[in-house]
Amino acid sequence: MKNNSRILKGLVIHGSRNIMTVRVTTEKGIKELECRIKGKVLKSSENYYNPIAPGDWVNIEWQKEENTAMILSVEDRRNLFRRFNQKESLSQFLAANVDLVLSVCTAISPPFRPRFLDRVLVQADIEGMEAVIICNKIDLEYDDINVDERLEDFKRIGYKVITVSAKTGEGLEALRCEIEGKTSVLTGQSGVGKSSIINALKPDVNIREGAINEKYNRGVHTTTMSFIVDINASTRLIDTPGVRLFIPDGIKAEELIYNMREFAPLAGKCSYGLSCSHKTEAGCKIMEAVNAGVIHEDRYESFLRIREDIEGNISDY
Ligand SMILES: Nc1nc2c(ncn2[C@@H]2O[C@H](COP(=O)(O)OP(=O)(O)OP(=O)(O)O)[C@@H](O)[C@H]2O)c(=O)[nH]1
Ligand SMILES: [Mg+2]
Ligand SMILES: [Zn+2]
Repeated sequence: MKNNSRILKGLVIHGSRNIMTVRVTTEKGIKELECRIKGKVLKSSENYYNPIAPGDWVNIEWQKEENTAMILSVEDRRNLFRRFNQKESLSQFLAANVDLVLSVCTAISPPFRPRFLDRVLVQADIEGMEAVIICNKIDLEYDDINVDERLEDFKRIGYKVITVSAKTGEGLEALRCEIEGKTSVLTGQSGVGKSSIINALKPDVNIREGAINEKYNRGVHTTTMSFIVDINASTRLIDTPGVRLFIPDGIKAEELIYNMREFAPLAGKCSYGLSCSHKTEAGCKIMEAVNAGVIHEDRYESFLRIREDIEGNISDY
């Protein structure tokens, strides 16, 4: 270590794979430093798309005179919100040390995709994080009857659903109460309004929002990396880039049953026990639960497709 360097602990705000912006407190106040990552840290996480995520606490070496900084190590994390990055065939960390996952959708523009919600809820469950569904753009009229029915079913199985409009401000107070004092990560398809929601909660941050591509009725991937926004001293939001496909990460296909809450109590109860494929077998408790309406058939479809994706037969959904 050089004489004029200092070791500081800081919070990762955003970054790409190799350069991260880290917030540190010095005697001159709060500073955001661009940091390279020490080779050893990179090496220890070769099997990941990115070794460090917003929300991580890191130790850095800061060369004040040269104004360079290097991340030396990452503090132990409470948890990590991640997904499987299919293109790179690696785990991708979206946010670290998260209290709450906000699974954001829209009823229209882009169209309602409840199976995307299912996937995010599975990931939250894998990480042991609380999750809430946010349905944005309720100022827009929609005629898809599926929307209310599916949102009701999410409530039935115990999820909180908050309907909001980042545009008119409707529902934002309920959302504010929900996130108060927590670090929450916003996840959802491109264009559902994740960045707009943050802008509505804290107008001075002014994050770039993107238009909806009219031809394809989907977002244009405006946010390109995760980053933290402080709503107040104790409340943080982590914006993430919208992804087209969310593949849960960190479990084996046969474990999925434990991460979908209305499925979990039935694990091992089928006639063929844990070896049941839940597709054709007689005495399958999962299929019985679907027929009895205890498991929504769309959630069952999600279950089958997520399981296939984890096995590597990416199906889209
Ligand atoms: N009508 C209406 N439009 C909204 C609302 N919230 C966001 N939008 C619009 O939806 C578009 C997409 O919003 P963004 O905030 O960029 O969406 P995003 O989820 O951050 O998208 P990515 O960064 O691409 O993942 C923008 O044109 C917003 O103005 C809303 O509540 N109502
Ligand atoms: Mg965005
Ligand atoms: Zn079964």
